[in-house]
Amino acid sequence: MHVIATAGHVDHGKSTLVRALTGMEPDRLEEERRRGLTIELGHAWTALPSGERIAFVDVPGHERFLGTMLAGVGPVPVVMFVVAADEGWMPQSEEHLVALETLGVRLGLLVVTRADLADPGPALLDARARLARGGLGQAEALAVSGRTGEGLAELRAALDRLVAGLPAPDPGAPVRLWIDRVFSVRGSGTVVTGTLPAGRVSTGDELEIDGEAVRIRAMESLKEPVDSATGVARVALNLRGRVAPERGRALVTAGAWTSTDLVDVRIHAAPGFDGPLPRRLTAHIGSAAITCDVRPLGGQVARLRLGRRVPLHLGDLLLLRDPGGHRAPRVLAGARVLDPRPPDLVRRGAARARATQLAAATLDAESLLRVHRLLRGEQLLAMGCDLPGPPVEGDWYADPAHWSRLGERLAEAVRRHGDDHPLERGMPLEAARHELELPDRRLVTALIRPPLETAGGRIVSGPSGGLPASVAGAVQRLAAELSEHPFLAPEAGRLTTLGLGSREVAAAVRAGALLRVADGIVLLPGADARAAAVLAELPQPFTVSQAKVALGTSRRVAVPLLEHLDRRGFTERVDDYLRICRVGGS
Ligand SMILES: Nc1nc2c(ncn2[C@@H]2O[C@H](COP(=O)(O)OP(=O)(O)O)[C@@H](O)[C@H]2O)c(=O)[nH]1
Ligand SMILES: [Mg+2]
Repeated sequence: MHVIATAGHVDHGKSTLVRALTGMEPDRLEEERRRGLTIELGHAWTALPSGERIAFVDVPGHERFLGTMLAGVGPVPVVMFVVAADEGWMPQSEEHLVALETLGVRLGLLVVTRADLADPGPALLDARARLARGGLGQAEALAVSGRTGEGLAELRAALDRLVAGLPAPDPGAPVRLWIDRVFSVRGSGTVVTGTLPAGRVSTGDELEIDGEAVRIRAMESLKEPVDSATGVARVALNLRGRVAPERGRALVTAGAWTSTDLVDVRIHAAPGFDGPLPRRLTAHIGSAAITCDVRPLGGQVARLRLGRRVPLHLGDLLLLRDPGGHRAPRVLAGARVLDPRPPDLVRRGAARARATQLAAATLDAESLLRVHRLLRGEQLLAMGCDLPGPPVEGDWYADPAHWSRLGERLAEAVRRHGDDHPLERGMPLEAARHELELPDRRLVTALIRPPLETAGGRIVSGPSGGLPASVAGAVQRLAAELSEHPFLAPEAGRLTTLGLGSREVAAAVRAGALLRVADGIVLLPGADARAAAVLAELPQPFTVSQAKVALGTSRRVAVPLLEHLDRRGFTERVDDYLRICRVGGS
């Protein structure tokens, strides 16, 4: 199926043409028929000669209903532009064309109708020249009469050529269905209709409206019950959920869109408008019309504060319109979304810097990361980006330049922390996370590179455990002394002389540079295992005295050392005097 919107001045024959092509009545309201005037969006469909089905969204041409016209065209990028042969180009012809150009619509047909009332030649020539000004220059142009049926066969053939050239939307794309109509059906509740541009909806699917879950109970496409539909399609969905849907809201795939009321955009003025933008505007996207405040940041870049949240992707295009009065031009500009979750601008000069940054934005994940530096994969997907290469950690993606700067800053922070806290062993991970202002401690871990390493929730520098040089030197002097008698632990006074007061000893023990056997008794790491190996050579069981002699130490050391060995499972008491070595003690 294909969906085409009408466009053109009021009374130029849009609805008549849709009626003639489809045999259906697009003006459904009693008031519309009485006044001969389209007020609401109309829907009608037919099969083309090729068999392709085509649905029209018939829009009002009256200047009062520009908002409705935009709601009709918003989700549909293909248009049938109607101009009356007897009236030619008129103000709403111009306004609709400006809107279509601003929305970037490039596909469609030009139909000069009411050809039975006047020679269509001049109107056709003039309209074609005006369409050529913008993106619709390639549109085929025809003359028809909705009244006599003249030219309708050619129009059907032209519609076939048009739809044959339309791009095929991705059925796997995330769903964003802008609601253009809501009504209730007795017994089944709320039904919403809209144009599904891409992706698939099926009965039973759960979607979201403004973050609230809704389920599709049943659905129709072109008045026929279906189990599922893929874009492009007109769909009517019977919903179950707690929200009351309304026009301008969107049904979306959960997690696939960024729900936002603040966006940074690139402004491009609509044809014919060159003044500064008013501060307060109406932003149109899909079927939504939202008040918004514009804050120029510099150059073409501006920040929009929207009156409510809408689901957006990077690269989405909003149409900005003057909400007041009837003075033309009312369609003022297009606004391309450069960042759907922009950072706060707090520092002086931040706006300018931001504008410079965004002027070079390329609408992809790499470009967003240059600005945000770190983003979760789920955030990137919700902004409509492909994920760039592997994450730096978990679901985190980083700008490569920022990531390597962070690595350098971490090394620097650990070094400084060591200087400021000489007796602490390394820098706590949490302190590093804080210092680098990272949102997740796992990112700190991911940044650690040799000679940095983690030990017990801290970042230490290399195998020496990040001991301050003075303590490391004292430990080295002690090691030299113990080389001769590895189990003869020095007395407290000797330790102090070596530069190992109780705080330094504690630091060295934490760093694994010393082994604490008992209070005031330290040996080198691994001395306990070596002692056990010596004791294993003794006749079993053995006494404290035998151990003392074999280990070449004093009773002051031997007693607590043996108790330490008992605790570690190297040795075991047999009775009050005797021990044995345990085979394969820990
Ligand atoms: N003679 C003639 N009248 C037409 C033709 N198309 C539309 N009209 C009349 O023009 C008026 C406006 O038509 P309508 O389709 O409502 O215009 P819309 O506002 O563009 O939808 C109606 O009175 C139609 O009967 C046509 O091809 N020939
Ligand atoms: Mg009409």
